[in-house]
Amino acid sequence: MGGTKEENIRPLPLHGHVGFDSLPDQLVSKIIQTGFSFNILCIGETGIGKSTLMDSLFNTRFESTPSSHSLPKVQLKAHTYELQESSVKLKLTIVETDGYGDQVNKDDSFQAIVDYIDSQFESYLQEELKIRRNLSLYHDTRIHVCLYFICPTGHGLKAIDLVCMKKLDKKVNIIPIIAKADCVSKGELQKFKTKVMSEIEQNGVKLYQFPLDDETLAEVNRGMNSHVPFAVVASSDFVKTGNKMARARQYPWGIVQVENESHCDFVKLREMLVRTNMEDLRETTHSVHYELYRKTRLQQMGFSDVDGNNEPLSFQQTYEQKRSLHQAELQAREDEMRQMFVNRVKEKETELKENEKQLHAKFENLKRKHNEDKKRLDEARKKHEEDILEFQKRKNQIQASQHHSHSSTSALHTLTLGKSRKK
Ligand SMILES: Nc1nc2c(ncn2[C@@H]2O[C@H](COP(=O)(O)OP(=O)(O)OP(=O)(O)O)[C@@H](O)[C@H]2O)c(=O)[nH]1
Ligand SMILES: [Mg+2]
Repeated sequence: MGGTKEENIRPLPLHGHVGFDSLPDQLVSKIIQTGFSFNILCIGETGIGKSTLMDSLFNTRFESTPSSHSLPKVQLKAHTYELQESSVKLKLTIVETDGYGDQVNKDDSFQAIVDYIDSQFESYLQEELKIRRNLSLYHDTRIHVCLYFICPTGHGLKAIDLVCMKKLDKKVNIIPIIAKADCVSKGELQKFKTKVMSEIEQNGVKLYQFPLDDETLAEVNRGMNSHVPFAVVASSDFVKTGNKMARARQYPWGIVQVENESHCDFVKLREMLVRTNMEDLRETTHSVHYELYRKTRLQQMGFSDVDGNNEPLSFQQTYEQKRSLHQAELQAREDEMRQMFVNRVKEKETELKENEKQLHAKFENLKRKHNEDKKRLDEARKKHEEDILEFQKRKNQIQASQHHSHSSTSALHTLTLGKSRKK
């Protein structure tokens, strides 16, 4: 927050010893109590010597199982150890790739690594965002350095090396190393180093630079920067040289000593990684790589330091803005849904009414038809009844006339069928 305003602070002399000059010591003893964590990621093809180099660097034997060449996908295996040297405790996590470079299609070999690094950042961010955070006890698993193992027996870097380093260079401190440097001759090694560095430069891969801001270290670090990539030899065997045992590899023609600076750059790597710049690696991870991750993630979540008019905006304001925006959106959606419902009901109602009308019309039609039929039938019945009556009448007449013809023949003349018939 400061820095923008010119502060008016007056220097004052002290009269005698006060004691706050012990602050740095207090800091040191506090940090020693909590201990340090350091996390190394080793990327390199199966069998390139990752586990052996780790054993050589920390002069111990970590657990490791060689991987097969038949994994369908690149995986990462992490192991955490508690190491102690004099009073300093180090929680060391070693992450190694498993099956790197063993697949026929290596297009997404880097993905598992990127995901791993991001997920360590994410869990740190989640811890930071908690209301009850516990960063002092939190086991920080963010990767502080990535050792990229280059195979020495080629003409330079492979496509997978460049692609992977390019994907990682904004997420982690990359230090490239040439593994199994005893496999190539001295002259070849120098040429190989130059080739590798020019390829890295051409492809715009950003490597970790040993810092030059500390005057006491600037000169050493500058020299070391020009030694990258370190060509290392590692071994789990000890060979007697002179009167002591030293880590070395024995060949029919001689012995390669791991810690002999004229044999390889192992000592330089250990010096830089463990003895001089471990704190800078931790610091850079937090203030550069994690910071970038955090910034991107918070922006993704919609947070910003300034509003639309470039005015400073607090976390709280952003939150409230987001909240009211969200609520307005919710309200709008609810209104829309209600309107839709009303419309649907209306539609259904008119549809039902229309149906009812049609039914009514049909019913009327049927009723009319029924009445007409009834009328017709009534008429037919009436006519029929009349016919029956007429028939009866005539039958009676005929019977009567037959009766008469038996008794008197004159009656025949007075009866004629046609005349007596009524309309
Ligand atoms: N020539 C030579 N061989 C080495 C060197 N470092 C390790 N080796 C040998 O390489 C083989 C594999 O070494 P590891 O350390 O298991 O390799 P890794 O990369 O951990 O292998 P995975 O974990 O299976 O991927 C072993 O036989 C080691 O002795 C080295 O600097 N030079
Ligand atoms: Mg291994």
